[in-house]
Amino acid sequence: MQWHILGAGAIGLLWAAKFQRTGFNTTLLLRNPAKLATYRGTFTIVESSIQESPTQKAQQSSQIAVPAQALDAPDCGLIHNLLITTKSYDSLSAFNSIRHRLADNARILLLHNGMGPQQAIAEQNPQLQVWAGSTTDGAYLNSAFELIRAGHGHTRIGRLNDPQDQSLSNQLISCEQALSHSPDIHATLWQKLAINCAINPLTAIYQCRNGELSSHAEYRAHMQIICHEVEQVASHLQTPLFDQPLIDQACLVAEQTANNYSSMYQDVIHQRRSEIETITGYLCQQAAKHKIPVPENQRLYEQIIRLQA
Ligand code: KPL
Repeated sequence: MQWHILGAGAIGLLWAAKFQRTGFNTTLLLRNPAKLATYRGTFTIVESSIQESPTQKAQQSSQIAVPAQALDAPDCGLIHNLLITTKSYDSLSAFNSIRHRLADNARILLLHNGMGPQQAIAEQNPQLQVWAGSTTDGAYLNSAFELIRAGHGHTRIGRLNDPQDQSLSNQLISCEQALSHSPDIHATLWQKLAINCAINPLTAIYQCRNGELSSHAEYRAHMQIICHEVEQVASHLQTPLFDQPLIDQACLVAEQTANNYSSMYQDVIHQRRSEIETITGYLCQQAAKHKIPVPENQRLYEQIIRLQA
C-alpha cells in the first residue's frame, strides 16, 4: 500500500515508522524547503524495549528510511492514501495545498487534536474517503528528525462520511495492533475534545504538569466548572461522552499522564501558536450556535489567546 504523510512532527514520523516497518511504500511530504534540504532520507526513532524482565527497560535506537519530497515536486504521481498529522490549526490549509495531487477517490486520515478541520474537509469533499482519528500515543521530537517514542497508546479511527466503513481500520491493524475502529468517530473526537478542554488550557494557565490538576484542590475545582460546561454542550448535541462524569475521566487522564506537560502548556511556554481555536474555541462556537452559556471556557479561550499573542 502507498501512503503519503503530511506533517513531519512527532506523530507523523511515528506513523512513518509504523508504515515503513509494515512494508508500506511511504513518502513524507515536507512543506518547509529548509527542512527538506537538511533531510538525509532517514530519521531516528528511540524506543524503550522490554528486556527479560518487564521492569527492565532499555533504550533502542533505529534508523528509518523514508523518502521525502516537496509538495510541488514535479513528476510525482497521484496520492491515493494521505495521512495528515499537522497541528490542527494547519490541517485545512495543508490539505488544500496538496488537494491537486489527490486521486478522485483518495483516502485521507486526519490525526490531530481538536475538531473543526476534519468536519470541514469531509463536508467540502464528499467524493473523498475522509477518516479521522484520536490517539493516546506519546511521542516527541528531540530534534527535527530524532523521534522519541515516550509511550505506547491506543488509536481509534473512523470514517466521517461513512461510519459503517471499516476497511481502513482493518488494513491499519497490520501496522498498529493498538488500533481499533470507532463506529462513532464523531463521539470519539468529542471525547478527546472534552479531555483536552478540561486539561490543556488549565495547565498552560497554571503552568503545571497534568497531574497537578487533579492533586491540587483549587485547580481541580476550576476543572470541575469547565467540565460541567463541556457536558452541557455535549448533552445538548446528544453526543455521549463517558460512562462517568467528565471531571472523573479528566482526573483519571491527568493522573495517567501526571508527569507530562500538555501540548498547550508546551506551545504557550515556547511562544508557539497553540491549538486553543480547535479545542476550547470549537467548544465555544458550538455553544454559541446552540445558545448555551459557557462563560468559564470563553474566559479561558480569551486568556490563552492573550498568552500566546
Ligand atoms: O492530549 C493531551 C495533550 O497534551 O494534548 C493530553 C491528553 C492532555 C495529554 O497530555
